[in-house]
Parts: sequence; structure tokens; C-alpha cells
Amino acid sequence: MTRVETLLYLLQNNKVLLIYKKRGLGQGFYNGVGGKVEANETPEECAVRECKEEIDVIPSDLEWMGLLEFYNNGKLYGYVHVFISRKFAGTPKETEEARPIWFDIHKIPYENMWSDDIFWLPHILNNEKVLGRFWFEKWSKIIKKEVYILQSPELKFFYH
Ligand code: 8OG
Repeated sequence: MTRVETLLYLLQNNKVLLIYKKRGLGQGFYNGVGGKVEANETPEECAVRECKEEIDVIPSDLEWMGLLEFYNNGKLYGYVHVFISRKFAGTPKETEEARPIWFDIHKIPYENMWSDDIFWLPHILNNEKVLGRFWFEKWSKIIKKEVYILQSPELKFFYH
């Protein structure tokens, strides 16, 4: 079954909150918060729930920033909806799953992140919406990629 997952980046004063993932997919990497969309839940609801579960923060006013499509060994693996939020309640806490750390948006540790992130996250941090498609081999090497910047303001209507 094709997976649908989410990623959420909290932003504050030119900093972005990343978590050091202690378990699950991407363990040992820095990433936004997120996880799998459950039945009867929208991607946005999933992003809010995962943020509560992973760092005990309640985000609001989420903005949809893009969609990523992943292939591994030639097969479609799934989709990741990417959001940002500048408004949230609570202080990020370390949990069993994740250790939260604020990074300057110009000092993102791309060398310890998924190898595709450097191709799309800079655009999102520059407030550009993206469509990214990545073809991995054994989840380690990117053999093909397509990244589109979605400029049209109508895309907001497309998503909602
Ligand atoms: O709950 P689980 O451990 O399955 O969550 C996996 C998270 O990893 C989810 O938020 C989606 C995210 N993710 C991928 N692939 C990639 C990727 O290439 N880059 C980034 N930044 N996150 C990814 O599944």
C-alpha cells in the first residue's frame, strides 16, 4: 500500500526546529516532526498529532508547503506532505522518539539528514512551495530527481 506521511517544520526568529530521531524510519537523522497519516485523518491533522506526540507542542495555522513523492528500487514508496507553522503552544520537549533542537535556517545539518532534503528544504525555508520526486536505490543513493517550485497562489485552493 502506498504510504502517506507528513513533515512539519516549526519556525521562529529565523530558526527551524528539527528533531534528532531516536527511532523509526530515519533514525539517527535530523528531520522535521511527522509520521504516517492514519485512517480518517487529514495530512494536516496528522502533522498536528505527530507534533504533540513527538515533542509535546501544539502547532496551529499550518501552511501546506509541498508534496514529496518517493520511489525505492523502482517502486513507488509513498508521499510526504510538508507543512510549516509559525504559531505553536508549549515548549518542545525531548520524548522517547525525538530530541528537539533549534537550528539557524542558514545552518541546517544537511549532512545528517535524508539526502534529498537539501534539494527541497531550502526552497521551503525561502517560502516557496515545492513538488519533489525522488528515486532512491536501496534508500541510500538518489538515482533521479525532479523538483518543481510551485508559484501559483491558486495552489492554496487546490490543497484545501
Ligand atoms: O513514523 P515514521 O518513523 O514512519 O516517520 C517517518 C518520517 O520520515 C515521516 O515524517 C516522513 C519522513 N520522511 C520519509 N522520507 C523522507 C525524506 O526523504 N526526507 C525527509 N526529510 N523526511 C522523510 O519518509
